[in-house]
Amino acid sequence: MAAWHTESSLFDGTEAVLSVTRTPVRIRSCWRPPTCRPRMAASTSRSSRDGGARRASGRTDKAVSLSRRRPTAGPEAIIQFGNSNSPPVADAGPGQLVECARPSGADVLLDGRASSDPEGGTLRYHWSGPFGQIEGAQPTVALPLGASTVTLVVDDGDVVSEPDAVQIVVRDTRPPQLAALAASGVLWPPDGRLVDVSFSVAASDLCDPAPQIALLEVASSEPSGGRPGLQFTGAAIGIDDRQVKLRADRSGNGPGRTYLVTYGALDRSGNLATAAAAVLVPHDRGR
Ligand SMILES: [Ca+2]
Ligand SMILES: [Ca+2]
Repeated sequence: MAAWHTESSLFDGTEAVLSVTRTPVRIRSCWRPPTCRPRMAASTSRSSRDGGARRASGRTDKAVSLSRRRPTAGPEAIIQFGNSNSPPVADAGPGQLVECARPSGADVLLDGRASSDPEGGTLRYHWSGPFGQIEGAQPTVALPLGASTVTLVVDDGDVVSEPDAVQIVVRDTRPPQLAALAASGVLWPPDGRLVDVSFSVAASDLCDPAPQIALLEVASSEPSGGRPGLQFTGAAIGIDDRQVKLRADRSGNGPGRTYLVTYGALDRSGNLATAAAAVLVPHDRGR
């Protein structure tokens, strides 16, 4: 039903005139439809054409001024005056990509300040999402790793808006911190025996409380050869193996041999960090 923004106190009588029209339009107030059924169409379209009030979706967005002047000519319009409060419009803000800050996710600032009310009413903001419910134009909420849908409705104290939803993604793009260290950093004497070397490996990640650790590679700075047998053994590549046998040997005419034992730490978002622990077999005792 059409509703016009106006001052209903003017309608204590039976007639008034829309002053925004060049052709006066006589109107009668009608408070209780359908006993007093409006006849809007002809007169309002004429009003628009004559340069004034517009009707949009059953209501005007421009105030119509009225006078008590008796009409002299023009069509008659009967306008219903009722509750002219239009619902506010919720705007939950743009989508967001937020970096994960802790295993439970991240704090995210929501922003509903783009919400509006046609009458300029004071808005109240009601958010809902994985965090539950919270009030306020710009609340900070905790969201988990991954995509979350957050919904905002606003009210002007009388009418509630349609909901508006926004998707917020908390992502983890940072690799873990990783450190690897050999318990025995130097093998001496270079007598060709296989020495059990253990490694301490420490991994931490802002978002993943337990990154996966794995032995990725054991490499020697010298080519195989020299003494018979492998330079190292007992290395289970691809699992969390912290015990490797390294041969205490080096080339007689080289600078010494360095083993690099490389570990990886993988967080649950697929970010990989690597760290290598060095074990040296010096050429001679002086090195
Ligand atoms: Ca309103
Ligand atoms: Ca991470």
